[in-house]
Amino acid sequence: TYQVARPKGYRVSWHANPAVEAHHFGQSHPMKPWRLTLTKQLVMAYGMHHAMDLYLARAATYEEMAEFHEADYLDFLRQVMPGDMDRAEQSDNVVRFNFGDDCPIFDGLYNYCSLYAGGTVDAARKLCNDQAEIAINWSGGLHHAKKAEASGFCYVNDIVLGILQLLRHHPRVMYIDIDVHHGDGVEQAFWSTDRVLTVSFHKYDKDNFFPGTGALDDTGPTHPLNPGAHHSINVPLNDGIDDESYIQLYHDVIGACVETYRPGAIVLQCGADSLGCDRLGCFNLNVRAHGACVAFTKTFGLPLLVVGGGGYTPRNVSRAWAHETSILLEADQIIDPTIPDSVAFRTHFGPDYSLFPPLSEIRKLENKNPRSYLAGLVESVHEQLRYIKG
Ligand code: ZLM
Ligand code: CA
Ligand code: ZN
Repeated sequence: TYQVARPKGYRVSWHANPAVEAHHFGQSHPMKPWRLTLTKQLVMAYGMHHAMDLYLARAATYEEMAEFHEADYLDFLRQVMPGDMDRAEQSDNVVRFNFGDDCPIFDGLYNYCSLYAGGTVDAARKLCNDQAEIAINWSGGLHHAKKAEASGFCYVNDIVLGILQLLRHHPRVMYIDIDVHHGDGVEQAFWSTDRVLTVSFHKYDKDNFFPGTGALDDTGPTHPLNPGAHHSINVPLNDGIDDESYIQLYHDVIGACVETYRPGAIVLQCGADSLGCDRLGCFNLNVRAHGACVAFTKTFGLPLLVVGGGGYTPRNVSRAWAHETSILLEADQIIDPTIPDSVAFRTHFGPDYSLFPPLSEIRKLENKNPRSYLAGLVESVHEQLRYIKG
């Protein structure tokens, strides 16, 4: 059997509630909460649970969620039932709050939302109370939810709630988003404050890729009286970016941002739909490269809140998040890249049974991000950082 030792000199806390995993968005909906079960099975098979403080996430209260969300919206979320989608008296609200194919009304929806949000709020509080240096909630990271609107599989913005907790203790918080989609909900929530610097890397194609925001020049409203001007950094990418380019870009952008902004804490959204072969994504990243971003973020030694996000090929989502858990525990060099025999649902990891399967050559997309384009992005981020003081 496998057992990972606790890291020396810092504590990692793990926040999860298995009840989250039991929710279903519907038949062929790409979001599968079950990927969290697979992640946990891998983490346990490697014995990583021995090296962390494990907490059962409690449900966020209505009041906690109301720190960001409007009461009307939360009231609707609390009382809707499957079937309301087609009920005439609810149709105004269904439209107003953007429920539909992307954001369906399913059994236990409010319970699902309050549990994943509770995990992130708990994780943020652990960091604030000096009870952990790194706190993980893989069920969180739902970055598209707005104050009074569901969007892109997200209903409650747990990230915003977590950042609001961190802002009680830290003058400046940096948010980093490596999901293949733009972190629009978090950006928008903080775009009139200079106390949060948001940075999102994403595929950008205004008319053909969700949500269509996050252009390079989308840097926050530049009204002279808006302290949040310039505090949204966007790194728009094209199809097929590879490991080497992405890691280089991540180092260049994040290194410069941390140096300039000097945040007191970092929130990292690790959406795994930026991996190659994702059902919705279009990048060519391997599990190791995705993990390299987590490893680099950890080197700053700042309180770190790590959340999940997208990720639509469950076997790869769980590989990435298990590997990233091992990085946060400094155990990535110790664990065997061959998936342990003891893991539940082991057949999902065949035929290679490796944490780091090679990307299928057939499904690889051409890299449409020339070096010159990436160099321009970095240059532009440096220019934007001239407006920012830490
Ligand atoms: N249609 N079913 C990422 C959120 C991406 C908007 C186009 C809905 C889908 C997708 C839903 C079974 C995160 C859009 C899509 C069909 C308008 C998106 C239900 C397939 C299905 O088969 C599906 C009936 C569904 C949804 C595909 N939706 C693919 N891409 C995006 C939202 C969330 O990863 O960033 C964080 C968790 N929506 O492109 C449409 C424009 C709705
Ligand atoms: Ca992103
Ligand atoms: Zn995504």
